[in-house]
Amino acid sequence: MSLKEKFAEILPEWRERVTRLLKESGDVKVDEVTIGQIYGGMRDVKALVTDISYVDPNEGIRFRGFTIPEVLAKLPKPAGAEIPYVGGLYYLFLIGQIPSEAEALLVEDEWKARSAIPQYVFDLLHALPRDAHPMMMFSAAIVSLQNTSVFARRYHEGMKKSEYWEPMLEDSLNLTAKLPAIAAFIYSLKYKNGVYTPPDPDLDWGANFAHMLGVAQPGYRDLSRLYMILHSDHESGNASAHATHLAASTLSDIYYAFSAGVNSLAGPLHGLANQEALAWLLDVHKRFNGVPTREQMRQFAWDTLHAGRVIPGYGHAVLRRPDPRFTAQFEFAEKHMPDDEIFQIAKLVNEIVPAVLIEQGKAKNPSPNVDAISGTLQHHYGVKEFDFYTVMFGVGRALGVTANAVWARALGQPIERPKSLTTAMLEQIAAKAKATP
Ligand code: CMX
Repeated sequence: MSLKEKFAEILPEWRERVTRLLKESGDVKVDEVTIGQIYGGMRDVKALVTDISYVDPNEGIRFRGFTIPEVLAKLPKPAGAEIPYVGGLYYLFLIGQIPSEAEALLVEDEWKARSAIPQYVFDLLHALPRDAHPMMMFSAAIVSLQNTSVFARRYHEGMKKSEYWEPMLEDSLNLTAKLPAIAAFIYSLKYKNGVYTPPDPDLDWGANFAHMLGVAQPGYRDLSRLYMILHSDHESGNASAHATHLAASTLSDIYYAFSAGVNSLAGPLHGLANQEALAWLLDVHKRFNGVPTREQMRQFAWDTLHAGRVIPGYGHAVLRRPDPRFTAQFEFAEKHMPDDEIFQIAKLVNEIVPAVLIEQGKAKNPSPNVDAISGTLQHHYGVKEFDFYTVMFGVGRALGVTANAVWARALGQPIERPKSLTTAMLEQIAAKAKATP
């Protein structure tokens, strides 16, 4: 059974569930919103729905109900590999079940068949200025593929609403198939004088990305798969996922929508924290000419805080425990690069910084997040160009947001349109609340 047939088989039950929920309980209240939340970036307002992932504050992310260790243990792996096929994760996202190896390969084969990139994308990237940021190049390459959108064509031909998901799935497979090669081409153009390694048809999606970056060290193919799996999805409310969803909710195709998501990932409060975390570790390394003592490390952390800066890679808006995405990468590093001095510093930071942040008493979560270590691993394998890290994040993030976009079309999610109020209105609401005992 093809991926599309499998999706079509499970869809009626989901449509029935959602229709019943809306019909029987559409008026049931889920949440209330405070003035603090309205001014505070809508933090924790429960107003989105996705079945692909859920972030529990104390446990971290679950993909389709499975924790990160479960996903890494249960998904099928290429022969001799430690880390599963990324195609298996995409199957899990779309279909909601752990795939067999044949089912994971179904996705991998779809990707291989759709991976060719039109020449004009390369021409466009060549035409951009030498100082173009890799994220701008990535976003431009994605949106330049818009003319290939099957959804846009079929919409103009007048397809039925119940069929919207089919071309959205086509577009999503086409786009995710091409992203590793687009990203690797940007890498070669920016940092390797345009020397580009073409994809190897015998490799899986994640390993091919490692191959196209030109990193030959054993272990990097596994790291590439791990990185993509860990960065794929984190509920729907994070900025890149939400920007993609918002843009797609207008029935924009996936090229317009994911380009919007990439643009939001490019901001320093979102996708850029990984490079800041690595820069901070390299600073420590430079300052102490290697791994510092515990006391030197503690003092360095306090100096950062006293300078009014945050400790990058620590804290989280939702999580209240160490991020399991950090733990998975930490364990990978312990196994593959225990002697790397930057990793040793990252390890020391993990032992010292949480106590410093607790002593400072501000951060609600003093624990490491995914960004505390991801750059350290890339740095170890020779991918040292910081500006490129967010592009890699984007390749991974595409998996979650495109799977969500297919489901949003399948379940007929409407255009987003929350309501705004004026400051005067909020002042009136506040005054009324004060006056009411
Ligand atoms: N170092 C120093 N202070 C920190 C801190 C850190 N790592 N994390 C939080 N704080 C401070 C906040 O700046 C805030 O201070 P003010 O009250 O002076 O504004 C206070 O603690 C309370 O913040 P919070 O409610 O715990 O955290 P937020 O939800 O506001 O912010 C985050 C979350 C991630 C932006 C913040 O923890 C931070 O800046 N961390 C460092 C940067 C980082 O690692 N970002 C990557 C996040 C990963 C991801 O988004 O997936």
